[in-house]
Amino acid sequence: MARYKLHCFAQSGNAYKVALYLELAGLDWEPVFIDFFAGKATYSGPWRESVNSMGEVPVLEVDGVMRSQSGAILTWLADTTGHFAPPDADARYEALRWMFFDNHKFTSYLATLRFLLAFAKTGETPVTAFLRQRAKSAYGIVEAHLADRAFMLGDAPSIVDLSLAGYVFFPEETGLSIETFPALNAWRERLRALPGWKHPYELMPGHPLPDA
Ligand SMILES: N[C@@H](CCC(=O)N[C@@H](CS)C(=O)NCC(=O)O)C(=O)O
Repeated sequence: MARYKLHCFAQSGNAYKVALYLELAGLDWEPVFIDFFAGKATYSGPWRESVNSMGEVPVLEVDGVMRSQSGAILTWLADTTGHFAPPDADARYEALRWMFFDNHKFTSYLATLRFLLAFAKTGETPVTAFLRQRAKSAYGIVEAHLADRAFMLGDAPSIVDLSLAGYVFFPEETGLSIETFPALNAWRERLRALPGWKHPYELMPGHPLPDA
C-alpha cells in the first residue's frame, strides 16, 4: 500500500497540482478515486466528516491524517520531503505570495470558466466572458513575472510552478489559449519537459466521463 494516498479525480486541476508533485518527486503514491461528477461524493455528510469538512479535493492522506488545500499540501510536502522546496525564508514567503495569488486569481477564474464551458456546458454567457477576462488578466501578471526567469522562483521549478500548473494543460476546455503569452507558454513547455511529467488525465482516474 502506498504511503501517500491522493483523494482526487482526473478532471480536478487542483488535485493535479499535488498529483504532479508526487509523481515528479518520485514519491510512493496512489490515487483514491472520488466520484465527484456522477456520485456527488464530496457532498455526502460521511465523506465530509471522515475526509474533508470543506467538501473538496485534493485531500492527501498520509498515515491516516487527511490534509486539504493544494497550496497547504504542497507547502507541507516541500517542508517534509524537500522536493520543489523554496530554498530560504524569503523564497518561502514569495512562494506563499504566488500560491495565494494562484488560488484567488489564476486557478480560480480559469477553473470556473472551464467548469461552466466543459462540464456544465452553459455556452458563452456574460459570466464566462467575465471569467475569461479575469483569467486573461491573471495570465498577464504571471507572463510579466516569467519574462526574465525560467520558473516562478528563478532557475528551478518549485511548488509555485506546480500550483500554477493546475489548469494550463486543458486549453481546449476553457477556450483560453496561452500561446499568445510567450513567457507563459515557454514556462508550460519547460514543465512538460520535466522528467516524469504527465497530463492530468493520465495521472488520475476518472477520464473520460461516462457521458462524455
Ligand atoms: N483552494 C482549493 C480548491 C479545491 C477545489 O476547488 N476543488 C474542487 C475540484 S477541482 C472541488 O472539490 N470542488 C467541489 C465543490 O466545490 O463542490 C485547493 O486548492 O485545494
